[in-house]
Amino acid sequence: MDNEAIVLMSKREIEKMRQAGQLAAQLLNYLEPMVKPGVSTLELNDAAEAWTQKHGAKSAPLGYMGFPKSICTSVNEVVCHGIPSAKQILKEGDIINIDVTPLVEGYHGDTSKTFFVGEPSAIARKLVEVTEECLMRGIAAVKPGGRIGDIGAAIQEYAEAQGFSVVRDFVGHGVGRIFHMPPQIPHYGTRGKGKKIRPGMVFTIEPMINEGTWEVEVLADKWTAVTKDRKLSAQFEHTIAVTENGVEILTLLPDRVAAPV
Ligand code: EYF
Ligand code: CO
Repeated sequence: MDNEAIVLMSKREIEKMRQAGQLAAQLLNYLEPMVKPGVSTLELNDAAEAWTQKHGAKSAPLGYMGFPKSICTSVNEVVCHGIPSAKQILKEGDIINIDVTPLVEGYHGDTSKTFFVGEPSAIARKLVEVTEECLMRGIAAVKPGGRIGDIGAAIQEYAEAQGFSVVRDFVGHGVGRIFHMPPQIPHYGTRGKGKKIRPGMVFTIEPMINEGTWEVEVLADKWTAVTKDRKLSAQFEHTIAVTENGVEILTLLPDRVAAPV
């Protein structure tokens, strides 16, 4: 995938991506209060699918390369691509990544967050907080004229300084009319290496950070990736657009200001 040309989007196309990104962020906001002990991951999936349809969009993961559900729900040691199931009931102390990708008028908005189910353990809280900070440091490293390796270097440096490891097997990716396209965005690497970052590029940054080893394995269902040592993994994801001056996070909702009284 990475030897193909990188699509540079026009302002009009970035506006389409902004609409898809904002809907994706709103979907995560809608799901967040449902993340409670006793809820099944299938209930989250079904709520996401109904909300997406109500908003005139489609769930891109459903049927993508044969994926059987509308969102990915990755609990505790699951690194990514967890399949929602009626049998998987959330319990106090779990962490769950919910990854959503609505398809809006032909454009994909891809974002994910890791949520606490009730009160997390100290290590779960630290892992989740560090992973979110990894994403924001990766985004801050995006500069027109910089290199893709700058992003992974910023993420890896922080994750490892905090005692955690960075997953190698899954990377961020270009996104637009197509769910996954060049460039690949590794969450580890070396500053100054890799392809040049140019205005008009739109891609995801989606670090998966592990409590223990960075190694993963895929379960017999052929989708679910888990940590090899079965310790915790967390992930956050945004879709970003490179601008002339820096970066716009397409999947970040504007801060809500309190309504005037
Ligand atoms: C053949 C898939 C294929 N890939 C990525 C395909 O939201 C995502 N990333 O941020 C994302 C969601 C899905 C996805 C849903 C299905 N796929 C997954 C796992 C293995 C695989 O191998
Ligand atoms: Co995603």
